[in-house]
Amino acid sequence: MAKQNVAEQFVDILVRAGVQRLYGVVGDSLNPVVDAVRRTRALEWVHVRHEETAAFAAGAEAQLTGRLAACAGSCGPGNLHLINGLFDAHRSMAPVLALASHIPSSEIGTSYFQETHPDRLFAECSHYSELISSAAQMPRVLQTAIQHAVGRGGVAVITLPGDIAAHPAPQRSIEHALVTRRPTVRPSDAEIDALARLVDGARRVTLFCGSGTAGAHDEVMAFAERVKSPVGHALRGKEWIQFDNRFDVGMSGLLGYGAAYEAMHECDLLVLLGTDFPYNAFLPDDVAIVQVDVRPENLGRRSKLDLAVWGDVGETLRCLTPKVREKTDRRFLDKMLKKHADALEGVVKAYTRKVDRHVPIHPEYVASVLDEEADDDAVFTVDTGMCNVWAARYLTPNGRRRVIGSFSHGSMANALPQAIGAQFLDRRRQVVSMSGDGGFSMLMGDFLTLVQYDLPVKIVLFNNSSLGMVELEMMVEGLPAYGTTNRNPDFAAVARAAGAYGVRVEKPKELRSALRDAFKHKGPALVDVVTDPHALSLPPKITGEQIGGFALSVGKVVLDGGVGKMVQMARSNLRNVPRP
Ligand SMILES: Cc1ncc(C[n+]2csc(CCOP(=O)(O)OP(=O)(O)O)c2C)c(N)n1
Ligand SMILES: [Mg+2]
Repeated sequence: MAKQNVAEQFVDILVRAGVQRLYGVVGDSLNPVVDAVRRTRALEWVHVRHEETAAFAAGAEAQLTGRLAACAGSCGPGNLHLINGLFDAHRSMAPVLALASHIPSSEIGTSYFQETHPDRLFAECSHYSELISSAAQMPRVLQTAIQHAVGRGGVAVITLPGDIAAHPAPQRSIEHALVTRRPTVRPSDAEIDALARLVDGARRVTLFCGSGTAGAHDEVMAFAERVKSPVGHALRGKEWIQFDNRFDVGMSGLLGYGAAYEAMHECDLLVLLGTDFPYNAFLPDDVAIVQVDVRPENLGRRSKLDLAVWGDVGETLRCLTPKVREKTDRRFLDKMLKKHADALEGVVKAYTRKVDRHVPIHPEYVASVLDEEADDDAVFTVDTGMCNVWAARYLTPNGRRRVIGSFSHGSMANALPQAIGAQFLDRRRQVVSMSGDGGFSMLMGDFLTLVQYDLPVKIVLFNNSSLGMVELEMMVEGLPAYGTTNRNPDFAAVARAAGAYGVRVEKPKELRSALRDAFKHKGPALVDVVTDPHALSLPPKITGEQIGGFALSVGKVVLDGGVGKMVQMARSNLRNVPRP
């Protein structure tokens, strides 16, 4: 075999690590790598219009598969554009390898054209960020980077000067089989025993679940059944835990609803499962708290802990459940299920008034019709902003649908690029981008990527001509809205001009058929729904002073919105609860 250069070796190792495509924008220093990709069948180059899209798309792939995904940017500005998407991937614990190609190695440190220091710049959004300054560092440094990304869950960045990429590669004497999957982490027997004692000693136990409960639905339900505990969730836990859940008391946090907050405050033992839920204000400080997390650094950083358990949620519960005494008293559980159902009934009544006739269209109506029309295994990507609220409330999880957003980093414009990554993984799966007009227009250039690759992504645009979430925040703070208005084009016309399917919806009765037609369309489609910018108003009973704390007040404002199908489930969970 002819001797490889560093770029070819790089590509080869990515392929061995299971990477299927490299998202990016080409550029001088990246040419050796892009050329090596061109000559490889096993890796596809995906040409996007903005490198931020590349990073978000790779992050979405990694979140959907749990496997390594990759992106690349050329030297200086090219890779600098990756940074926001990489922060998002890193904070979502998505294993992503980013290639930051670099200026010629001889010029580093001379303020050369396009010079930045990517190895420093990306340090904060990665587990590993290294400059390859000599071909002899290959393949070790790349393998190490991959293992950081996969093993620790997050981003690793390789900074590679273009000239070194073109160098002959060293012998692959220390090449090794790569780690591509994470292990199961089991807590020690002593910790399991201590946890069992705490559970046995508590009368009212509440479980609160985050994204760390992925794949552990059965274990959580079995444990809840044994100790008769209400089960609440954080936003990132919803898709894993809310469906088929007879113990459901809803969601806590800024967008929360139902009785999760009460269940967490009225128990005497709160068990946090796989959640790094960031809002201390929603956590109690006068009940015993246990946290189970696979990342030890997450333990105890939001609340005091009576016991910290380092382990996978599923594995921990498999060990724990047989060791705890079965509780027979359901009174606390039943009381919370009742509170939950009552809380949801109240808001549903407030919301359902004439919403199917309201013009401009109520965004909650859009979300609830979308929920009904979308496939049972659809992937939804959700823009930061009010779409987060609508998705949290109206998308009905079922264990097969997936919902991806920028839930930890909170960046705008995530939905379209994440949809690109999701659709590349599987062109036959329905991928729906719930986009805000602000978010969509921020990375609108990559709408063209859908057309370029004929990706059948469906964009449902919640077009309220405003930066609505911020307008709401201003209102809550008693400020007049300022700098929040978007003067928008007819986005459906823009979509058609770009070569996609586009339809504008201004009346509620046109909505369902517009969504159906878009979903039936074989290629990319955009449904521009003109929505009411004043969908939420401040309930009169709430003032800033009363609530104390901006975060909580937004939560309460939003709390007065609708809750979709969750009310049906809450009602059915009540079937066995004796009525007072
Ligand atoms: C990159 C970025 N810039 C600014 C913000 C602050 N921000 C959060 S939501 C939002 C408004 C989003 O507007 P839009 O996409 O139209 O959604 P809407 O809330 O109107 O539904 C802004 C400006 C952010 N989170 N991320
Ligand atoms: Mg908007």
